[in-house]
Amino acid sequence: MQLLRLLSLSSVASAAALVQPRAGGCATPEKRVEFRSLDAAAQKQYTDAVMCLATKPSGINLGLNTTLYDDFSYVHTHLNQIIHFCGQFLPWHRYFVQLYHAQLRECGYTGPMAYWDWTLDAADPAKSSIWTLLGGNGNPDKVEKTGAQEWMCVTDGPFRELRPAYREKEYAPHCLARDFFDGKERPGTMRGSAYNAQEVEFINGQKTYADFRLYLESIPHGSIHSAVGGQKGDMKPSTSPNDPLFFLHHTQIDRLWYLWQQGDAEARNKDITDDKTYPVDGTKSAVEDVLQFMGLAADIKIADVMTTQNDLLCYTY
Ligand SMILES: *[C@@H]1O[C@H](CO)[C@@H](O)[C@H](O)[C@H]1NC(C)=O
Ligand SMILES: [Cu+2]
Repeated sequence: MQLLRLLSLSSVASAAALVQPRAGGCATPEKRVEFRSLDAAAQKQYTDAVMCLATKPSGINLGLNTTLYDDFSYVHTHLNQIIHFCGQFLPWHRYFVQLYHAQLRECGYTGPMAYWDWTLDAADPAKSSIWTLLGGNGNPDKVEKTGAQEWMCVTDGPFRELRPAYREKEYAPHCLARDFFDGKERPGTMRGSAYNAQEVEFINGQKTYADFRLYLESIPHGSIHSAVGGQKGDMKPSTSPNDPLFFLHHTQIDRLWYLWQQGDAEARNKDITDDKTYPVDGTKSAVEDVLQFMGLAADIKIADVMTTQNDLLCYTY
């Protein structure tokens, strides 16, 4: 018992070490880039590293019979109720992306974390050049089922062999699936007006953290999940980290928070004033609140990720 405890504590420490805390602060921050501005070799190194995650065992603290790739979905889906529609949405996902990038590095990716700036594609998202790099829509002729869920399999691009293990809390191995959908038509507009440049400008103009977070989470963030996931894709259920696109999407969400924070850094690098729970129970988020990671890494405090240039994180956009 004591030994197990020690083992699990020391491996939490080593998972956190992957994030490379820098005791001397952050002298040379990494600059994160749009995925399409990486050169072809770096894009391939990135997608190869994603595939590599699916060849590694689950982290020792989780000890699942599935892969390191699946650990991210597992943790996200088990924490779903506490990390969405409340103050910790942005800081929790900020660190989640950082942990993922640390694992990509262990799998040979040497570049900066990358984002998908979907404002560039909002006029006709189904035709985005991102799909030629990351595989496109699911193939209607290749549908799998787990329980009542149908999956429209991605059959092109670097991730066509991926087999995510979970659907929400069920063990349900299936193909990586996408289902471009705007709520009425396939693919239709893919809800592009919810994540174009004007929408982002409107959200960036919000004065309080609570308003900024709520609009960002509900409108562009949610619309991308719905538009790519549809009814038969991975981006819709709470196991959305099943789709590698999740992390490029959430890096863009993190970038928009970063840019909003730059608009009044002194106040906004400290401000997490928002509801602490969903449904709302009247309690408010505070920077001392603990963010849980279920052993994917050691838990941290919101205060640890309120800026992107500190001992734990070290990047800008
Ligand atoms: C892995 O564990 C799940 C329960 O989470 C179980 O349903 C499944 O059969 C196990 N798979 C293997 C290959 O052992
Ligand atoms: Cu999430």
